[in-house]
Amino acid sequence: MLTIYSEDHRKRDAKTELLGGQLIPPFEKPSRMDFILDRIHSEGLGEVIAPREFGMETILKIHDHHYVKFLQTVWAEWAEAGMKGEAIAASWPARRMQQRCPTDIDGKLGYYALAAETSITEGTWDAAKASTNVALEAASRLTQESAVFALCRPPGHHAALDMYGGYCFLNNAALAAQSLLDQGAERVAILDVDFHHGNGTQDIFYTRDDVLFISIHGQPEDAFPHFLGYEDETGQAAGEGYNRNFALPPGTPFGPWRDALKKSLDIIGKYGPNALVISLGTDTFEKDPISFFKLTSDDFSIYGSDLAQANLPTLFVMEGGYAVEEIGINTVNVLQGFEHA
Ligand code: Q9C
Ligand code: ZN
Repeated sequence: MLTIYSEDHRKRDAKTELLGGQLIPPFEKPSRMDFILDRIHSEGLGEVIAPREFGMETILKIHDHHYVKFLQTVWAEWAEAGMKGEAIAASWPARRMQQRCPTDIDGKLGYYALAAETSITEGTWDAAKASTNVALEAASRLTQESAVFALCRPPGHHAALDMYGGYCFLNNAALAAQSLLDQGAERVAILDVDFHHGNGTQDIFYTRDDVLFISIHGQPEDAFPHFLGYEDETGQAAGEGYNRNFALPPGTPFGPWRDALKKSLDIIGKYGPNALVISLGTDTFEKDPISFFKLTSDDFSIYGSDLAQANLPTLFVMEGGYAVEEIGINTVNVLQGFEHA
């Protein structure tokens, strides 16, 4: 399988993540990519190539232009204001407050952040932009290739129309789906198998019927992003019926997880898309440090081959996965399971 990858992800190397009242070294770190690349090479998965530079066109179809401008300028404004640490939101437009974007940098951070764990740093925009290039290059190759792996970092599925958080800034999977539509696909399905609900992708396509979004994730009562991902969220307006959530409880092992996957593939089959985008987070792993599903490394191979049953051009977009020692094995197991099905 062809892999698309950019070294520019290294420009995002935050020193802080807010967890448990402490600023800790982030789970979402550059070395995640090294473990995956090492495994791609040692297993001979296939060629790894760098993306071209895609401009802003597709990004501005998916994200609000004020939000994009914020991402491009936030670090300069933060530094200009003389702040000493990395940029972290600290106040929000909560219930019964105004949803208006302030001009002050603390106000802007709260307006555009959906969570506080994700610190913004100097190279964050450049890395997020490069990550979208990876997704868009992969999408452009899906006509010649039957499957492509977009090795994106930073991840994207928590990034909404105009919000960042959960380690995500620009929604790579949504951008890839939009690109496939722009290339002529009539319908695209996105299946999000990251442990966390793909709130950003759901948000972006919630009123649309040209993209079916399905997510299998830790139930919001217990898991980040906490405020979206319930099973009764099924879409709105033209999008009614084109959003599906499978919200599973703490401790879920592969059996019930795979049942949700089979139901998802059934729904995708009925939808009849021209292409399938997989938001591939391997944080469903039993040893993931921030998640609560119990998949083993072998389970990733099995569900990789299940995904091939959809018999569709398939674009894998890297999302989460924080058990770094095993992230390469688990991720490549999915891709090899798919190829050898
Ligand atoms: N107690 C992705 O996997 N914090 N993002 C979780 C756990 C945020 C995950 C706190 C997790 C974000 C792309
Ligand atoms: Zn995740």
